[in-house]
Amino acid sequence: MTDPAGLARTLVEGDHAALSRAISWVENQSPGFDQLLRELFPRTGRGHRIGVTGPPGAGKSTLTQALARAWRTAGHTVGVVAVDPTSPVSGGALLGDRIRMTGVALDPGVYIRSMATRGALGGLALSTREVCDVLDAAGFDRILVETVGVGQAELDVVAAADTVVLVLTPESGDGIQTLKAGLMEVADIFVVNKADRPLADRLAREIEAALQMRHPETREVGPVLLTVATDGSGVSALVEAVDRHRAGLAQSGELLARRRRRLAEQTRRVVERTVLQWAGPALVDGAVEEGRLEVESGQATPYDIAERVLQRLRR
Ligand SMILES: Nc1nc2c(ncn2[C@@H]2O[C@H](COP(=O)(O)OP(=O)(O)O)[C@@H](O)[C@H]2O)c(=O)[nH]1
Ligand SMILES: [Mg+2]
Repeated sequence: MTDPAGLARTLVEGDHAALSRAISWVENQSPGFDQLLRELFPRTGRGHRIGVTGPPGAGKSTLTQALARAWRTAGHTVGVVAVDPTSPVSGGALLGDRIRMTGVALDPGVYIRSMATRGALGGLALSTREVCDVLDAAGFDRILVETVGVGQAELDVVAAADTVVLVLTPESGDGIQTLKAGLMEVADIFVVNKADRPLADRLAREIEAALQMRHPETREVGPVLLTVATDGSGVSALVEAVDRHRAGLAQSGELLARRRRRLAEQTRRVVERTVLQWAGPALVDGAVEEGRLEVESGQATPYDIAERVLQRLRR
């Protein structure tokens, strides 16, 4: 096993091989990963974390790549994490995306990583957050987290970002009526991508009308932005909106408030995971499996099974 403190030091010096190793360590939750995160944690909190979410095919990967390029051009370093909760294969997710993103992949100021940690102890959101913490500690100025779709697990993932960009497209359905509950609420910035396609303007106006209803007096959210990710139209306005959003949060004190809430949430999840880890997830799985028939047949209740686990732990 590598020494966590040593790896933490090399990583901070900007070594990409060390970075890859550190991320794998954290992603796979290999022994000592929490030690590494403990070393890195004091160095986190600088990077701007941006969640990019929206239905599959909306253009999130194309837009993420365009954003990465724009920030690079402006002299910032950019980390990208593509999250796929549906794929059971760790590290193998979104190969297509990775290949398409090679345009920026040769630049040492950009680091792109896909992850698929459906089985991660403590949940996908925590695991993703920890990978972002590694990138943050490594000094990346902008950290983009792209989801594949808009399931609950994915909304949970982007909810940890400072700024959430929701990408929609006129192709993905009959306007905003078809949007899942909770989707509008999670977003700070709304983008209608594929503005080169018909009805993009109409969708943007529909979203604006819906937002206006939600915030009748104060316009908490900016205007809906139109982009064509494939040719870069509207990307600089989006970059500006994202940067402005974070500056606004910092100025109002909301950035600190948000981060405090998220820190509390992270702490809770880490403690829960550590307790579960200590007890041994096998203990829980085993008890559930063992008690399944008893519960089905009415011989025992779920509470009896839980009590049995506690008794075993006390021994
Ligand atoms: N016409 C058009 N096609 C786009 C645009 N942005 C992305 N695409 C295409 O839409 C498809 C899905 O894009 P992708 O970025 O993979 O979407 P994701 O699933 O949301 O990550 C790809 O074939 C892109 O080339 C756009 O603004 N206009
Ligand atoms: Mg994608």
